[in-house]
Amino acid sequence: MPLTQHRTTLTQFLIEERRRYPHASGDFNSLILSVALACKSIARSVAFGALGGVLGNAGGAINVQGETQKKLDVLSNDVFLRFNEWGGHLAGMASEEMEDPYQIPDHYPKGKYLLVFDPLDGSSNIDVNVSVGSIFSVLRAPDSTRAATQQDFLQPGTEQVAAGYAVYGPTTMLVLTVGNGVNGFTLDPNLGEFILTHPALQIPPDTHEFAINASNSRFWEAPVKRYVDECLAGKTGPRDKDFNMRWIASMVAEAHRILMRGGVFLYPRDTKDTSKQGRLRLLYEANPIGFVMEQAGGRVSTGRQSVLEVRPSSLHQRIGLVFGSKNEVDRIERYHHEPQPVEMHNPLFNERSLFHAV
Ligand code: FBP
Repeated sequence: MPLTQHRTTLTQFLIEERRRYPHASGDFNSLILSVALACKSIARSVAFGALGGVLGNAGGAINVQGETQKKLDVLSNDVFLRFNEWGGHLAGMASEEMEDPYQIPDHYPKGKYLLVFDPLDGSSNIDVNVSVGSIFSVLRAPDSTRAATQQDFLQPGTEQVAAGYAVYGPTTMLVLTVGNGVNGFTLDPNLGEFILTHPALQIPPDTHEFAINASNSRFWEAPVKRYVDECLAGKTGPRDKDFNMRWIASMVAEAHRILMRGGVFLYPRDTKDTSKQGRLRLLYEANPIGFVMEQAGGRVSTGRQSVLEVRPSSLHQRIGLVFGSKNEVDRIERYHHEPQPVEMHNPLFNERSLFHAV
């Protein structure tokens, strides 16, 4: 049976959702379809790889044999801007690739939403042909009659209207939440349509799989060390079960694995750099992935509190990030709130001391 028979397309799904809100203008659906179109275009560029005249890895345009080629993450950013600027649904956009918010050109109407995105997450994996993806978050614009300011984007994740990601792997999938569950759509390459293949996704609350970059272990804080040590101890330790470890270094791919079969992901704040903030970005990585996780019955945390409740202080703010199966995230949070080992409170080793623990 062809994939599309008796299957719901993304367009049909959105129209049926909208019927539940008779006063909805349809702007939101148009916006999501524009985002989906951008993802299809990026999927195509990713799939063509070196044959497509674009290059992987981070950076700007480079010169190859006299020809200027754009790197894929720069190109993906352009695709997001071009596909979403004209529709009249947005008051502005912000992205990992741009220092300041993008203003909707004057010749296009402005709208009531803000779009925030990481156009190509995990882009260092492009050169080695490993899954990458795009992450997006939709917020309400405080004022749709004027250009969006930085301040307009600084909303906690609880304010997200919709969020999701596309993963460019063996198949391209779009995963979307509009705040009432999570649905997964697979791109049918023949039809060029996303088809609902994974309705009402749910993350199992328990897992025996964790993902962390263990090369950072000397920089971890005590609760993270404790959690990982207990996982590694397996059946012979306090957890009384063996764990598997995974690390793709492409957060969107890790999030997708966790959504499909459970697991926990940690990129905690650590002492690797003096700011102790974590590596991943709050507005266009942690919040959208966190919204998806929570809508699928999982959890997202900084280690200490829900990520979604953090009030952002800047557009490109970094944050410690833990997400996935609920009971594991609860446990990691609990470890952060329990009293820390004695040496952590020794004034000789506290953060301001000459001998601070690293
Ligand atoms: P970018 O923000 O530079 O795209 O990096 C994000 C990311 O690639 C995540 O997808 C991934 O989880 C993480 O960085 C990998 O970091 P590391 O190289 O430290 O393991």
